[in-house]
Amino acid sequence: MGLCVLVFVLSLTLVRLASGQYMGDDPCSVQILVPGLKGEIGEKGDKGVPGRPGKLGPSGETGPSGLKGEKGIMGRYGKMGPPGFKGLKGDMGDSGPKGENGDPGLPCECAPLRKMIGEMDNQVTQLTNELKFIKNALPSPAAVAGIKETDSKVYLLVKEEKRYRDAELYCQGRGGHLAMPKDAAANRAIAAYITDAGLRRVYIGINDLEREGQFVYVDHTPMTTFTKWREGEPNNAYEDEDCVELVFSGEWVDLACSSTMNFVCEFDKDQI
Ligand SMILES: [Ca+2]
Ligand SMILES: [Ca+2]
Repeated sequence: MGLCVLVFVLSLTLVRLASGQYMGDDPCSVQILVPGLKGEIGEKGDKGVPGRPGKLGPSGETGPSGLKGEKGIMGRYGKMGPPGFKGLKGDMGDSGPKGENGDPGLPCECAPLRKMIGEMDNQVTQLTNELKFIKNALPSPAAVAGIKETDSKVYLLVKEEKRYRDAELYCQGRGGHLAMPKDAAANRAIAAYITDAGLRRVYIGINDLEREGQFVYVDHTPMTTFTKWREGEPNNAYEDEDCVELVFSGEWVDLACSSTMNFVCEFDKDQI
């Protein structure tokens, strides 16, 4: 309440002062105030402190193109770029300098080498001929059981049952004859050959076709001292046994030439 009274009194006093028409304590006296003459110009005051900066003005229009400025300084290097494509192959370089001479070689032992080469040539020739023979002698691989050889002969077991003359013709057609065992070693080789093949008997190249009881080899050469007759053979049974078979034990038996059986051909290695 006290604050409200104070404000009211202050407000009344201000109204009186602002009107300019009431001065003094006497409310009944009227005093009119007239402005005086203009005074002389006073001395120039001191320079005021700088005012605050004004607001930023609008952007000006673009002026006419001027002369090109000078080139600036080079900027910093950028990051390394990706690798480029592989370039073309360059030209071949110049030849290098000639190397030093090597150490002298060992003296050539030509004579033994020539001899060795000559022996190899002979072996190649021999193998070539044997290969020709094998190709020629084995028209039907299923019909033969491989070959067997000794130092001087090549034996060929033919698993085809033929009569004696046809068997010999077969062997002659390939450059040989029916096998003619002329010693114990050859006879054992043929016996082992047929045993290994699972056979029990084969024709061999011995007969007494020309003269009964006078056995000769199929190439008409006379018999040697070697024979391997089974006990009781040859017996010329029925007076009709002029050909010879070799059984698995290696023994010989005379029998009829019209019998058909497997046979063994032989070939001279010298003629292959
Ligand atoms: Ca006989
Ligand atoms: Ca007999």
